[in-house]
Formats: sequence, C-alpha cells, structure tokens
Amino acid sequence: IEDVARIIKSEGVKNIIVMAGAGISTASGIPDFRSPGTGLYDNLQKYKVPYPTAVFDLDYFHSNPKPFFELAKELYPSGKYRPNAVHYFVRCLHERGLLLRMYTQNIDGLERLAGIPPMKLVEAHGTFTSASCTKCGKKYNGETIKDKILKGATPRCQLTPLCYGIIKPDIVFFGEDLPKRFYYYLKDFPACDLLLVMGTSLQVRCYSLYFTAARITQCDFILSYFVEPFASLVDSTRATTPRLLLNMVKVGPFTKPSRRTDLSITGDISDSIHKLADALDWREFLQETMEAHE
Ligand code: CNA
Repeated sequence: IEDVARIIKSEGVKNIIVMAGAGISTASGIPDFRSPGTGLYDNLQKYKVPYPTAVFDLDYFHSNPKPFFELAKELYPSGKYRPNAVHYFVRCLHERGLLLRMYTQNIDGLERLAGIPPMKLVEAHGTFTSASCTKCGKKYNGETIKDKILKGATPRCQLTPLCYGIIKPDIVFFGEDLPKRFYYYLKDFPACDLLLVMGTSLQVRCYSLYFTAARITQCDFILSYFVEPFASLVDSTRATTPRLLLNMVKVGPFTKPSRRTDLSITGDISDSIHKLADALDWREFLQETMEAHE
C-alpha cells in the first residue's frame, strides 16, 4: 500500500485509469455475480431462469423479459443504494486531477451518484439512463420508463399503436456490442501511467462461445478480446505501466504476474481503500468528499 501511495504521489503520475466491477458496490449492498454464496449467480432461483446468464441473454429476453425486469427493479438506480468509500476514492482522484478515465462494468449508476463526471466515465456494460425499443429502435430517456420498472411492469413502446415493442434499458446483454465510448480505450490506455483494477473477476462472459471459438481458431488472445473486451483491457497499457489489483482474491493476469510492475492488494476493498487513503494522507479529504456529497 505504501508503494502504491508513493506511485500515486509521484510527479510522473497524472493519468490514472480505473477499471471497476461489481466488487466495488458490494459494500453498498448490491451483490456481485460470482462471489460464492452471496453472488447473484447463486441466488437466481427466485427469477426462475433456466441458466444463470439467461437474465442478460438477448434471445432469452425476447422469449421472456420478466426475469430481467425483476432484476432491473432491484438494481435500478433509484436512490435505494448509495455510493461507498471506493466510489468516493475515485472521485477524489478526479478532484486531484489524476483520473484519466473510469471504465466500469457496473450498471448500478453509483459512479455518477458519487459525482464522477460522465465525461470521465465509460459505462462499458451500459446504463439505465437511456433505453431503446427492441422493435423500432426508438430512444427513450431512462427516467420515462423508471416508474414502470419500479412497479414491476414491462415498459412498451408508444411510438405508434402498431409498435408496442418492449423498451429495454441500454444495458449490454450477452452478444451485444459495447457502447461506442468503450473505444476511448484506444487513446486512453497508451497514455495511462497507473492502472487500478478494482472489484472484478476479469472473467470471460460467454464461456461456451469462447471455448468453441478458441478451439476452432486456436488463437486465445485475439478471441478473448472479442468475447470479453473489458477483461482484456488490462493488457492494453504500456508494458512498463504499473498495474494494481484491489480485489478479494487475485484474478486474471495477477494470479501469475508477468510484469515486474504488477501489484495486488487482496481482501475487502473498502479496507484496502481506507488504508490507501491513509497512506496518501487523504483520510480527511475522502471523509469530507463523502460527507459533502451524501
Ligand atoms: P463478478 O464476476 O461477480 O466479480 C466480482 C469480483 O469482486 C470477484 O472477484 C469478488 O471476489 C470481488 N469482490 C466482491 N466483493 C468484494 C469486496 N468487498 N472487496 C473486494 N473484492 C470483492 O463481477 P464483475 O464485475 O467482474 O463481472 C462483470 C459483470 C457483473 C458485469 O456485466 C456487471 O454488469 C455485472 N454486475 C454488476 C453489478 C452492479 O452494477 N453493481 C452487480 C452484479 C453484477
């Protein structure tokens, strides 16, 4: 932690990229996907889906949208969940002029609620702030369908009486393209001088597709990019850029570090962030940022 604080304080570090996943929001009360026992994948019985990933599967959604909307009702950024110290730590990086961009897989909107400006965010797996009709493509503001979702109803397109397609929040489902903003990584990552990877398992999203395609083409790296572009971002920094993982357990390339500048701090991320804030002399700054905003 002292080493990382030294890197952040050093003159040369101006462009920090944060890559985040569901693990940064567990302290806010939102379960992640894959943590054994508490993760959503182990607790989907109530949504009655045939397999765990069906909730975010486009084909399944067209045949039965109910499980997705039940889950959406839980996760909808409605004020029920609040950002925690980890979100505010990223806000502090921004306040100090150190944040180049935050790439998040989360769909809970807590980064925006913590006051991280949208221009600093790449919500790689989409957001509830906008939505689209799955039939005619008409764009909707997330607010217009919020009430329906919170009441447990399925929002329908009103463009013409003939359409009546289901309006789906712009959350990226398996098999859908990532938002255009994701491609900012092409200029962001070469400019990055410290990568913070937080609360993510860095796992591929569609194992069956990945393994079948990997067998056919025998080209693991290129494939992993197309099947899980988010996880493969960690390898897009320059080879000398320090990469720090803050996660419960070691994941992805951090399990067998191939770079001298790879670091991991395992355990609860809220604890690690508070220790890091202390090492940076940011304890009060973090506390004040949280209190002012909350
Ligand atoms: P994941 O695969 O569930 O991995 C989460 C990681 O976080 C795991 O490695 C955990 O060990 C770790 N973790 C959990 N709690 C803590 C903690 N307190 N301290 C430290 N580490 C912790 O989730 P990913 O984000 O990697 O997977 C990507 C999916 C999850 C995306 O498509 C998201 O949209 C989706 N998701 C998002 C949310 C949300 O928006 N909050 C919730 C659940 C799932």
